[in-house]
Parts: sequence; structure tokens; C-alpha cells
Amino acid sequence: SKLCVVGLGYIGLPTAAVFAENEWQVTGVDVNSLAVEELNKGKVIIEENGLDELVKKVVKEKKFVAKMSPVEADVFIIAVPTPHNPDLTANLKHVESAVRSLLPVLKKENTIIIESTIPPRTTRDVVAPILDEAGFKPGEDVYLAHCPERVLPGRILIELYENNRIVGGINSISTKKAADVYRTFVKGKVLETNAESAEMSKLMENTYRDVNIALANELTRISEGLNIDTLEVISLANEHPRVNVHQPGPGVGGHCLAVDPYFIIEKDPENAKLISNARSINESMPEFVVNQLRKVVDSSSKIAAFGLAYKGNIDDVRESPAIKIVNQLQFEGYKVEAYDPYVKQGQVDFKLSSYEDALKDAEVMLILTDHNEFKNINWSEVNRLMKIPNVLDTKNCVENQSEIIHYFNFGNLYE
Ligand code: SAJ
Repeated sequence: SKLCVVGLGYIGLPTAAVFAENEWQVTGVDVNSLAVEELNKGKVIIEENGLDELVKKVVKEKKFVAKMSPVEADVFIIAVPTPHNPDLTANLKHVESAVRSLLPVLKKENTIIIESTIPPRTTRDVVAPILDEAGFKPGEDVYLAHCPERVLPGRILIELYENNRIVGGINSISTKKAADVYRTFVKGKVLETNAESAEMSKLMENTYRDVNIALANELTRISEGLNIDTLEVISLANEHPRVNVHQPGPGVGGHCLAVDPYFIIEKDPENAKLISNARSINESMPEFVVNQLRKVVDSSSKIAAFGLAYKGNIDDVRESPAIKIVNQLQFEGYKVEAYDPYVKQGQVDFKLSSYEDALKDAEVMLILTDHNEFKNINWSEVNRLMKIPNVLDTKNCVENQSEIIHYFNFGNLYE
């Protein structure tokens, strides 16, 4: 069968490639002409394990081709971004324009699947009317469903096959049609529901993590005043078979956890109290880190910020708390030099430093991301470069601690 995937980003491209690997004739569509050109040569600009090889293979076998606009197909998958507006509500302009772009090639019996993350009720209240107005009765002439994407960056190709999927249509035939599409290759369960439950369950997965992390971050603040080791408390509590408190950190970043809870809040701010509070707690963590630093260094000290990506071993800086911390420290007049082995100069608006330059004469090394490179650092070299070997590890990721450094983490803060 023929599939057309609109949006060839972090999710759309791997999804298109995996379908192409599984007997589908796939056309990928993107507005970025450069990306389209490169893809047709088998070149990938997104970094993801195994993606490069897979795209090369399916392009060569002519199972995948990239275009600037949609073509006729049996199934359409929309995987465009859902940015947020300044007031943090979801901005659906890409989703809406992607759906409209299908109209010229849409035929009866087609199935349309929205994978983009969207606020609850969007499939029915926003997408279906666009089809209806164009003369296609949703659920009768064409089938419409939401199937949220739930893969973890770095493991996308594995998780596309292995994870369970939630598929929710606007009526039962839509659900069935869309679920069968994923059953062509998904090894996990394909769970059938309605569109609203599919939308909300995806948002709830990330909101659960955000709220749980907020709990750990709140515990850190409470424990500091009581002189209790938060990290030890969390690991002890987690020995209970039904407890799983997440880890505290410098804040919550990424395009999912830091964004998705707002898609629930916007629909019912009155009732979304815990969710809103969790967001505020996590949003306040950069300030907490800056306060901790003020206890050890004075305004003339140099700080070596280690790690800018929102999490370990990736290059993504979206909503990264590390960036907020560096900006705040610079704003307060500290000399900050930032180093990240994955992040490149064009991604941030301050100057990046090398490992050595960042550490040279610094009075504190501030670890903000749990990159593997930081776990087993060479401490004698660090000691040689730094003026005073203080380390504040906000991710509790350093494994080989050393006598020569003054090591602090959230369980053992500066007195
Ligand atoms: N973090 C903590 N403490 C923790 C765990 C994470 O502070 O105990 C922080 C991380 O440092 C990071 C942020 O939370 O800044 C988010 O990291 P993450 O690993 O929880 O998640 P994402 O945003 O990379 O990916 C999530 C995943 N969702 C779940 O695990 C429920 C992924 O499966 C989803 O596909 C993705 O969101 C998405 O696209 O929604």
C-alpha cells in the first residue's frame, strides 16, 4: 500500500523509513526543500542511531522518496511539530496546514492519522471540520485517528517497532483502519480507543513524569533546610516495590515534558492545579541552582558550565534548563564558560568553549547534563586546570569521585 508522511523531522522521518522497510511505498513530505533534496540522495540531517543507514537503504531500493507536497496515497500520517504560543497554549498552525495540504490529493476510503502531539479534542474539534468543509465526511468518506508518538530520542528505530501504540479514531471504523496500519510492523500491542483518550493518554504519560520530577525537586528544597540527603531518601523510598520517585535536577527540558502539561492546563486551568504547580516547581529549578552557586562563588569567580543539552548523550537544547542557567549567570555578571561535547555553536546564542578553556581557572564546575563523557572524567586534569576544584553535579551523574575535588550534588549541598 501507499503511505504519505507529512513532516520529516525527528518523528516523521524515522516513521516513514520504518514503514518503507516494511513493504510500504512511502512518500515523505516536507516544506524544507534542502532537506528534501538531501533525503533523495540518501542523506539525513537528523542525528539518530541507525537512521542514516536505514534511509540510504530505502531510498536506494526506491521504497522511499521525498517531495515538497503530498501525493495520492492510501494512508496519510501527519507528524509536524506543535509549537506553543507565548501564552503556552498549543499552536496548531502546522497541523492545520498539513491537513489542508492533503485536500487536493485526498480520495474516498483514505485514512488520515495525526501523530503530532495535540491538546485533547483536537482531532475531533479542529481536524475533522477541515475535512468536512472540504466535502469529505470524516469517519465515512475518510477515516481519521490520532496515534501519539511515544519514542525516546536515541532509541527511535527500536522503539517504533517495540513500543505499544495507542490508536484512537473519531469512530470505530477509523480506529480499526488506523490500528491495522501500525499492525503491519509494530511488535508491541496496538491498543484501540477513541481519539480523545488517545490524545489525553499521551499527554498524561509526560505529565506523570513532569509531576513526579517536580516531587523530587520539591523534596530537594525541603531536605536542604532540614539537612537531609534527598538522593539517599529517594533511593531508599524506591526500595519499596510500589514506589518510583524520579530524580531531581536543574529543571525539566525537552519538547515534551516541559510543554505537554500545558496542553492539558489550557483546556481546564481551574482543575489542573497539581499539573500547574509541578510546572512552576520545575521551572524554578534554574533559579535554585543559581542560588546554590551564590553560596560558593562570588561575582568575580569563573564558572565552568558542563552540558547544555536538555538530557544526556543527545544534542537537543530545546527548553533546556542548562541554557536558562547559563543566561542567568551571565546576566548576573559571572564569568561563565560553557562546554558541551554534542552541542554546536549555531544552537546557542553565547560563545561555546572547549573542555580545557571552560575549566581553565574556574572556581566551580557546574554539571548540568548527564552526558557519559562527564561520568568518568579525569579528575587530576580537572584539578590542574581549575583554580579551585569545586564540582556541583546537578544530575548526580559523576561516578568516579575523587579526594582532590570538592564534590557536591543535590543530596549534599553547600553548607
Ligand atoms: N528528568 C529529570 N529527572 C528524571 C527524569 C528526567 O529531571 O528522573 C529530566 C531530563 O533531564 C530532561 C526532562 O526531564 O530535562 C525530560 O527527559 P525525559 O527523558 O523524561 O523525556 P523526553 O522528553 O526526552 O521524552 C519523553 C518520553 N516520555 C516518557 O518517557 C513518558 C518519550 O517516550 C516521549 O516520546 C517523548 O517524551 C515525547 O515525544 O513526548
